[in-house]
Parts: sequence; C-alpha cells; structure tokens
Amino acid sequence: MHTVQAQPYPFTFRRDATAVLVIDMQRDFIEPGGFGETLGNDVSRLQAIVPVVARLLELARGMGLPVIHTREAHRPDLSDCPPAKRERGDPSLRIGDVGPMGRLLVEGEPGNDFVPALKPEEGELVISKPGKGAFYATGLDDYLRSTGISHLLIAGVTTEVCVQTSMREANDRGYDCLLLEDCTESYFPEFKRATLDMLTAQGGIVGWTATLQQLSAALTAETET
Ligand code: TIU
Repeated sequence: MHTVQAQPYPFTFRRDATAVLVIDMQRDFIEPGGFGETLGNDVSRLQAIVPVVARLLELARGMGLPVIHTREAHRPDLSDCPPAKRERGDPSLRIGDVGPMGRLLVEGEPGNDFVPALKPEEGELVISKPGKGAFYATGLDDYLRSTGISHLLIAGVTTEVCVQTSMREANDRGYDCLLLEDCTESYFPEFKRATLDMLTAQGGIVGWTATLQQLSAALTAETET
C-alpha cells in the first residue's frame, strides 16, 4: 500500500488498483484560439500547469500506473451535442464553428487534440466524452471495473467544470479519488480554491486532494507490499 499525506486525511491506495485520469488537457482549452478562449477566458493560467502534468505522467509511466486521457469532443455532425450546450451564452464562436485551430470541440480537429507535451503514449486509453463528466456516455466505468481499478489519481482542466464533474461521477460510482491540486487549474483562481475546499470538506465528501510532491513521496517510499 501507498499512503499520500492528503487533505482531509491520508489517502491509501494499492498500485495495482489505481489509475491516473487526465481530464481534457486539450489545445481547445489551453491554447489561444480554442473553445476556452471563445468563451471569454484567459487561457494562460491553464498553460502554466502543463509541465507539472507532464511530470505526473512521467512518474505514473515510470511506476507502471495506467494512464487514461479524456477529451471533450463531439462528432463532426454534432449529433452528440445537445442544442442547449451549443446555444448557451454569447461566445465569439460556437461548438462546431471554424476557429484558427479548426472546428471547435470537434473530434479530429487540430484544436481538439491534446497539447503536444501531454500526448497519450501507445497503449494508453483515450476516452472521447460529449459531456463535462468523464463517465457520461462513455465506456470509462466498464473499463475501470473490468481492470479492477478502484482508486483514481486525477489531473486536468478545468477544476470546477470537467474535473469536478468527473470526480463527483466517480465518487458516486464508488471510486476513491485523489485530485492533484497543482495538476489542475481553472480560468478562475477563486473557483479552483472553492472546488478543492468543497471536495474535501465534510470528511472528504467527494474525495482527497494533495500535491504532486506528496504523491511522488508516497509512490517512491518503500511501502508497497
Ligand atoms: N469552460 C470550462 O471551464 N470548461 C469546459 O468547458 N470543459 C472542461 O472543463 N474540460
């Protein structure tokens, strides 16, 4: 077993029952000209965590932990995009419109791909998801159950939208989740802080949080039995 000095209390996991889940580290959210920017956001906050998530991937791969990548993506005909999602708000461009990196949030378009530093490696599972949560209309739950994974180490963007939704979905399905606080980011720093507090309040009502350094210390300690 490994034990991370996490909030609100230590998080214990077995390496053979644990996966890293990286949520939506896509150009559409992280680079200028993508979906995130068309919503009116400054994407530079999200760019800042890319090297930290890269270190998480290096650690996980080195330790033999499975890595799962999600991407928020719609089919080119938008048949899996509810009109309510496309019509929401007053963005400069809508889902499916053509931006500088291709059609926004559409599978196969350049902007919908992962940022170059965080591309999946051969053999790593990639889940395309039409919603904010990683479990809605995907095969993620079946995959985790069939591989005996009960614990998730979560990273990605944005903290209060796709990451929080996915962690809550996972929690409701019985998974123990640790969110790595320096491997997640929001366009709104106050929303990130509030999300971390909400997840861990009430005795870890949704799960745990810790830093990458705290995870790294736990993984490299000689405690695996
Ligand atoms: N807008 C925003 O903060 N996030 C999203 O739309 N998707 C994800 O969080 N991936």
